[in-house]
Amino acid sequence: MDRLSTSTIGSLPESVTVPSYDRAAVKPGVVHLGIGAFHRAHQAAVFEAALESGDLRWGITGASLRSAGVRDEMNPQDGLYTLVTRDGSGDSLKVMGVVREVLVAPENPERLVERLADPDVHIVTLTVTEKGYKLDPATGALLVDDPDVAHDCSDLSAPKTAPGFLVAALSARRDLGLPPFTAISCDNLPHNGRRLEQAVLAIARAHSDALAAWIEQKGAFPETMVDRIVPATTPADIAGLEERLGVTDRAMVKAEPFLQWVIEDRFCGPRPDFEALGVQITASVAPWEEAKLRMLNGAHSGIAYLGGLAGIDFVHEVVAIPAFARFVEALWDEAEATLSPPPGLDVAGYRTALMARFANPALQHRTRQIAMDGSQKLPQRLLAPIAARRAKGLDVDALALAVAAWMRWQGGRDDAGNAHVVDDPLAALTASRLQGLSDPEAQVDALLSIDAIFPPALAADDGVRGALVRHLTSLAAHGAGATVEAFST
Ligand code: CS2
Repeated sequence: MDRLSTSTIGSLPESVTVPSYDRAAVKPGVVHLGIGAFHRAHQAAVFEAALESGDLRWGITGASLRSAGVRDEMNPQDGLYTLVTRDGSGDSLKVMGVVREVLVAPENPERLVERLADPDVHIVTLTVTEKGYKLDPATGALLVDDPDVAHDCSDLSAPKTAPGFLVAALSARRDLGLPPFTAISCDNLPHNGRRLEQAVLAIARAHSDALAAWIEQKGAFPETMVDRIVPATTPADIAGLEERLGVTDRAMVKAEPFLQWVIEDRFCGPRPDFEALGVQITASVAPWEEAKLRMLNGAHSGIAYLGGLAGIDFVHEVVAIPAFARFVEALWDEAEATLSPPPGLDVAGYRTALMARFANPALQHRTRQIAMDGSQKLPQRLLAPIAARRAKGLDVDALALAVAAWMRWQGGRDDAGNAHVVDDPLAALTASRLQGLSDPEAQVDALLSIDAIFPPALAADDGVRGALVRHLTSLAAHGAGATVEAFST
């Protein structure tokens, strides 16, 4: 079967939308670090719409910071890929032309720095996942002892980290007399712009105070909130699309119809007319980000660990069980009390819409996918609302059940005894703390003592500890299904 490419795009069925602009005339205005499925379904869809509107400055140079997988899928397709949106009532198929080229950073770091230093580049977006920023999850401080960070702090000729690449490129731009680009973190980190800026400035300072001052004064690192559910593509998705297209698309991505992007109004150079493209530009992203992290992502993590322990594969299957849906509502009741919702966010409507998004049966979003990297996700999703409630003298129950489920997940077995891999940069640490412990109380204490995850004040809070011990004891004795059933009745 032929691949999707410039030479086969003309043969696609008429129901498939294809680029209407002249791809050859597109400029490389955006470099994206971490070109996975989320970027291709989210920010790329917005830049694609900019091209469709006639503003051809916003073609994307994508880079993978680790493996060659995406490059090997996309370059043979001339960067073309299909965005499949699914809502249960049918699919819509759109071929995207916005990605011009994909680089693999470790193969040729100099080339990526060169691209970033191109005068046509005005925006750099990043989806490198929480762990890609090389920050302590609890405090947000740069992990200076990490070997890759240490490398970038001493030598920038071939950077290894995302912030290191930005520093190398900003330094090159300064030497060339070019302005900096606007660097937009699109990961689910709290204050993602500020955290990225701090990581960049820390590495820059290791090389030159003048460079760091230039970046601080002239650069821009807006905060963002990004939202779209984008499950990993499966071989069955690719085979199904092949039947529809008549060609093979190994770079396809699937997503829900919903897309939200809120960006702080802080740019140091040109940008597309984001407002016209449906992006919210605002003075303050924090309330949006907090609502999304604590409501959507917090519930997602609870669903992932409790559902995963109960042996349930997909998010829509978890929320179809009434007791689990009641647990999600209870978690939202607790989290909602910690929010200062932005004007324009109707929290009741938001909750109803979120539940409908989780229930979308066509997405096939795996609980395992969300369970990854829990150590990096817990602080902003579950521990921050827990701390906020405790500061107000409120108790925690559903939020603590979600954290207890994460604790049990670290043991590497679900309730039926089936083994799973704990896919997490701190997996070796959690495993070593749990080694030889079978008593839930001892397990809770062992994990609470990891200060990269749990702030000391929270770990020392008897109310929190008591709820965790109670829930972990029940999960160990009765399993997640029975625990959630008992919790919600
Ligand atoms: C999910 C997110 O995998 C996860 O941790 O919670 O990827 C989630 O689907 C997105 O943030 C939705 O915008």
